Amino acid sequence: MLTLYSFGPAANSLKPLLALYEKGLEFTPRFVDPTRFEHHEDWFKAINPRGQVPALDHDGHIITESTVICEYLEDAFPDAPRLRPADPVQIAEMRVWTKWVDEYFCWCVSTIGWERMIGPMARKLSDAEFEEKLKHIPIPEQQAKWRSARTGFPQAVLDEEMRKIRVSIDRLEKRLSQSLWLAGEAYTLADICNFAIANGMQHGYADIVNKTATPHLVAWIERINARPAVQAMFAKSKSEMPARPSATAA
Ligand SMILES: N[C@@H](CCC(=O)N[C@@H](CS)C(=O)NCC(=O)O)C(=O)O
Repeated sequence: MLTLYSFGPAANSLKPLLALYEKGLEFTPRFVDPTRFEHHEDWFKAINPRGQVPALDHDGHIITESTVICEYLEDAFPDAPRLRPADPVQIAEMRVWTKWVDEYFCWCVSTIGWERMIGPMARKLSDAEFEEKLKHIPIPEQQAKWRSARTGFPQAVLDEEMRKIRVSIDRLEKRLSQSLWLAGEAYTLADICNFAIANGMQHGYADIVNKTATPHLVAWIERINARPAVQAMFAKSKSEMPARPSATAA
């Protein structure tokens, strides 16, 4: 039995949701509500002591880290449609892209997302409420990030993260001007993991991600959104999620 704990179809949670639907695997979705700080509750920290989503429960084995979950699904369900190339050179190419999104692309987008979304959420809390919430966050770096989001990240940090976002966008555009998919000739985890972060940038970063400046990147985002599994995933996940006042950032 598979259960996926997630914030719903965005950011890191989107990666395993896309993989599960693309592979046609039955699973129980368990939406963890970030607006109620559910991921910092003891019941969830018993599942992932880092208090972060996504987390996969497969017959009682807990797998964490979004990209690792996707690779795990490939290993555990090799007969389902493949999302990893067969050729070792292409597998290496795929992993360069998944490593890059985890170590670079995701972080700059995350900081701007925290500034835009977590900051206002944190400022709604009184000082006492905020300090109480912080006590339940297990990762010291995440506590510091909450503090920075509440006060607002320094402008120099935001400028640097925007520079890295532009580097990321250029890198994706360049690659996608040469080939339909990021690694090899087919849709793979390289596409899934980068799309999870890039999808929506055509709205949230419309000045730098648009049909004029980045035609290949926008076409790739549209191509992935048109996939039947992706459409089914968004439709089903959104209908299954409890109504929430606002979404959150990675
Ligand atoms: N490296 C982890 C990062 C997970 C992560 O940052 N998850 C976010 C949601 S996309 C989260 O749980 N944020 C809440 C928090 O850290 O307090 C992964 O790829 O799974």
